[in-house]
Amino acid sequence: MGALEGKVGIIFGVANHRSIAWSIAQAADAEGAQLVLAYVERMERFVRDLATQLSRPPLLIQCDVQDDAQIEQVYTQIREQHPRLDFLVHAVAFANREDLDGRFIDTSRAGFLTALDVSAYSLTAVTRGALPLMTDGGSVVTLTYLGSVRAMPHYNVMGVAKAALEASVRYLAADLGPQRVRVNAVSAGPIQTLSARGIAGFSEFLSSMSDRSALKRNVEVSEVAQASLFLLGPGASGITGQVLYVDGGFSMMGG
Ligand code: NAD
Ligand code: IMJ
Repeated sequence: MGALEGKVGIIFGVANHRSIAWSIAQAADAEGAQLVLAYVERMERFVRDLATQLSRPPLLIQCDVQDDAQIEQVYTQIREQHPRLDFLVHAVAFANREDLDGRFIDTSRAGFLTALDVSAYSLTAVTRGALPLMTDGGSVVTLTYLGSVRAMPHYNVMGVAKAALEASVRYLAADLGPQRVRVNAVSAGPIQTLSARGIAGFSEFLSSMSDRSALKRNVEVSEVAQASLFLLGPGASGITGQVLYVDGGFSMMGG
């Protein structure tokens, strides 16, 4: 029997076949979970196509996490098909392009608010919506990056957003613990997804990371998915409010 047999979960953030969210969806599907995929309108074509690869047809729902009405609509639709929700994956991030290319000091107020809204506040918003459906406890996992605690080149305002996201994980975990809802983050090493493409010098960055990591390689998206699955599943029943690094041992290395 799979670790998520009979469980229902929602995954935010599938854009295409490279998405970390898609790798988590495939792994959760393989463990027996029934899935709901929430995606942005622009990616509908890719998501519909990917959905056919899952062993149980997922419920597909459009959702821009900046829009409270769309978030509410997600849970209205889930309630029509499922009596309960057991887990939630948040794999959503966005900052304006110019805020990742330029100097951090030039971040505009609007750019700062956009990055924090989409990449950090949305975790609280989507978790709040899911809570009434998590009647038998639940597990929430979000994706973060080392740029939250170190000043990484180009990551800029996204680093500030990830710091807020990780703090949100701790406050949500404290808040929801009494309801047996756990909240954790996976801090993934760099992976070539849509969100990493076009970042100046990303390929060089990838190879310098692997040289300096303990394992001397970059992580595979499937490794991030397996760690996420662990946090979602019964094996992590005693873990909440944590950030689990899946980075090939990059962040812990000294000189
Ligand atoms: P991705 O581009 O496949 O996923 C990002 C997702 O965010 C996309 O599906 C996109 O549609 C969604 N999104 C953006 N704005 C949205 C909005 N307003 N409403 C709803 N969804 C919105 O890239 P990914 O690398 O799989 O990113 C997933 C998560 O993993 C992100 O939180 C990212 O910060 C994190 N992460 C990525 C890496 C990496 O190197 N790729 C490393 C560590 C953490
Ligand atoms: C993103 C930007 C700069 C440096 C980066 C990244 N490094 C890594 C990423 C070193 C690993 C990928 N990452 C961890 C992200 O969270 C990406 C978020 C992101 C990416 C884009 C690109 C396209 C765009 N807006 C974005 N917003 C957020 O227009």
